[in-house]
Amino acid sequence: MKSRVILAMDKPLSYQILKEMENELYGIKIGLPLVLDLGVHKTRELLNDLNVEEIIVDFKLADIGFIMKSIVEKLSFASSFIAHSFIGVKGALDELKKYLDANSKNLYLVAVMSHEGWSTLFTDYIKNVIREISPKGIVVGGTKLDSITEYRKDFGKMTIISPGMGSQGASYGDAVCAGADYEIIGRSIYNAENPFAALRTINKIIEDKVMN
Ligand code: 3DU
Repeated sequence: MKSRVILAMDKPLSYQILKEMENELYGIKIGLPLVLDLGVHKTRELLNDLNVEEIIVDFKLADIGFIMKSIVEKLSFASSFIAHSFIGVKGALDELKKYLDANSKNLYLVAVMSHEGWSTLFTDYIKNVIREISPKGIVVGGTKLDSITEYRKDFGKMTIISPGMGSQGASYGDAVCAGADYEIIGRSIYNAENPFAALRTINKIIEDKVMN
């Protein structure tokens, strides 16, 4: 496996740095702060020919189907999109999933957020939505290792991607060891003095933990 890391790009990095990192990344997740900074056109230019498995748009879509589809349409250079699951199926996620399938794009649903205040009151509801929509993957906070194990057990081979590593307090490699497929890492890489060196160090830490 090339890498277990998805770079959370919430701030621009230069094309040279991204080119240097592409072989050590599984994917790149782009956030609203980045797209608001650069605009759609420049974001597309920056990412267009990078050799990573997935470019994931993380706007945490949570709207009616029609609006979510129009957002996706404007970001057609990306391969994957993250939406909230709490919005429910009919008229929202069913339409988005159908549209993404028709355009060979992937859907990830937020299952468990990484911050302290995320409520588990809706867990059963969220799991039912995930079952009904059957996305490529789900987002489960890396700060909640028990949740990763629980969702891995409940959702078999569904891809689990986990934010919260490093800057939010979770230790690199712990999410993967608990059952996640990839760890989403932002500030610890893009704010580092040498982002490429930071990525290499993180990759090594994860690899070593997985091996032991
Ligand atoms: O904390 P970092 O800088 O490593 O960035 C984490 C990224 O993951 C960031 O883009 C944020 O929008 C996203 N994310 C969470 O932090 C927490 C979640 O529950 C879901 C996504």
